Amino acid sequence: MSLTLYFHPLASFCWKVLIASYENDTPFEPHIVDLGDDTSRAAFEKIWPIGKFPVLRDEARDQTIPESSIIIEYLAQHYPGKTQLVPADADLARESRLRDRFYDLYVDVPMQKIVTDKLRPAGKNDPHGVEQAKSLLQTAVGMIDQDMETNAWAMGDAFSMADCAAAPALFYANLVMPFGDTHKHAAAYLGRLKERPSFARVVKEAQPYFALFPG
Ligand SMILES: N[C@@H](CCC(=O)N[C@@H](CS)C(=O)NCC(=O)O)C(=O)O
Repeated sequence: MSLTLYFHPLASFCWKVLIASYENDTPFEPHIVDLGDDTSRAAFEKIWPIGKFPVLRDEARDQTIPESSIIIEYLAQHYPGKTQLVPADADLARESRLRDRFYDLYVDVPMQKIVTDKLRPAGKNDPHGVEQAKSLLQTAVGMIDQDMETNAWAMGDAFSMADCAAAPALFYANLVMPFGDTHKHAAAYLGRLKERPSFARVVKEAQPYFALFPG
């Protein structure tokens, strides 16, 4: 098998790539990285010294690709399948990248800020940063709610890389700041994402690890 994915089954940015792979039945060897284990972390940092996952290794093309969005672009280019993750039209492709960035930077990142603050040592919390993250997340979910009044997916009618970013970001955002009662269209979109077989599979595979989530 040519592709190896370095990831963790609970990590939201890893979920993006898992969804993209499952959308197109792209075969890969899963390699779970445990950043809490010194040996696993050291081995992973030899591959990508930044130490953040996911990272894809493609032996056939002798390429190591970090960054979830770049991995999805790589898969779309070199291992395409039935779901066109990046639209062929240049304007639509740029728009899908914008939406991917939006979900990463304004939903996933603030959601992670709220979650990881709970893991900080006593006395090292960042309440101001968490408040800022909550406010940003609230704004972003409001924008998504408006968008989803008329759209089925992040780009309209077609599922794309932007939905791969949206699914984990909204899934976890809804756990830390539930929006089902206040943002019906965003909640309905999350419902559609959860029913998508690729994402349903990712969530199912993560079930054994959910106890590790700092709820
Ligand atoms: N921009 C990166 C973000 C990757 C990222 O932040 N991954 C998290 C897991 S979701 C991680 O590796 N966290 C471990 C750490 O920061 O030590 C991407 O899109 O892949």
